[in-house]
Amino acid sequence: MKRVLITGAAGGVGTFIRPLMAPHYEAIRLSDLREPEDLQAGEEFIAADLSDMSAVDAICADIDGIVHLGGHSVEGPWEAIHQANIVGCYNLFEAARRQGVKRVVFASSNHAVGFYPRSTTIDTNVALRPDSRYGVSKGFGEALGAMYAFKYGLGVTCLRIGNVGEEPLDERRLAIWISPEDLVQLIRIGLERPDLVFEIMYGISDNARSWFDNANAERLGYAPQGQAEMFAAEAMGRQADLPADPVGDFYQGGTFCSAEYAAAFEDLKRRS
Ligand code: 15L
Repeated sequence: MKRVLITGAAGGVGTFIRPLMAPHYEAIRLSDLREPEDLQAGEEFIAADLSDMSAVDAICADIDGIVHLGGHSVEGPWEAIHQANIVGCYNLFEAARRQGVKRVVFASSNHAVGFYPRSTTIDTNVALRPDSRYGVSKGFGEALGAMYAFKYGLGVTCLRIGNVGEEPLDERRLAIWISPEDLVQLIRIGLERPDLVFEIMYGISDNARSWFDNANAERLGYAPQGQAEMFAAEAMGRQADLPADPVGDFYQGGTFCSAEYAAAFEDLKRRS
């Protein structure tokens, strides 16, 4: 694994992982709509709109492995999600196949399964319960990844990422936080582990309050170093300033669940 492409490289997650990826690969190609301001030696930038197939073909040429972070990274109108995360994700996997790329690590999200109650521990075999159009697009990307793995022999890893940052921001993030270092550890498993066909892992650190069973990641060699609990006092302090959100506080996906919510919550809560 020598030449790696990072899509969505100018975004928050891309900015965290770039310096941590650099020591491990000969060449890193970055792509996004806009160029990151601080391009480093060993990094090349090619602009691409993911909804433009020929542009996506061009960024995938001569690449061994892809970290696909690109797309719309929160809930949004259907047209935006559709172009960036449905059409764009299809273009990415299809271009990877055409260009002979060996591995794709797809940035899925906890929001693909956000409508599980926080009281439930879920593993990577649960049925999807997307909490948003964004979450649906992540489920679509996982399905697409499975098809390209089993039909075309691409090695595909889907990371259901929680929240990447220096520290967890609030109570929900105490369960789903991941340090940039731990995220790069997972990405490297996806890019480098021999004999990998199709895997799903949760992108979380070693969090005492986690509601994800990440046994599949551990089986593949993941040994997270970050511990959200070390930041618990600060995170709970910030939580105290947030408004109460009965639906969002009940489900794992938080505000992604409560936004636009129009169901009979008390009834569904009893049956969740
Ligand atoms: C995500 O999937 C988003 O990309 C990120 O911006 C956060 O909202 C994160 O989930 C989260 O759940 O905190």
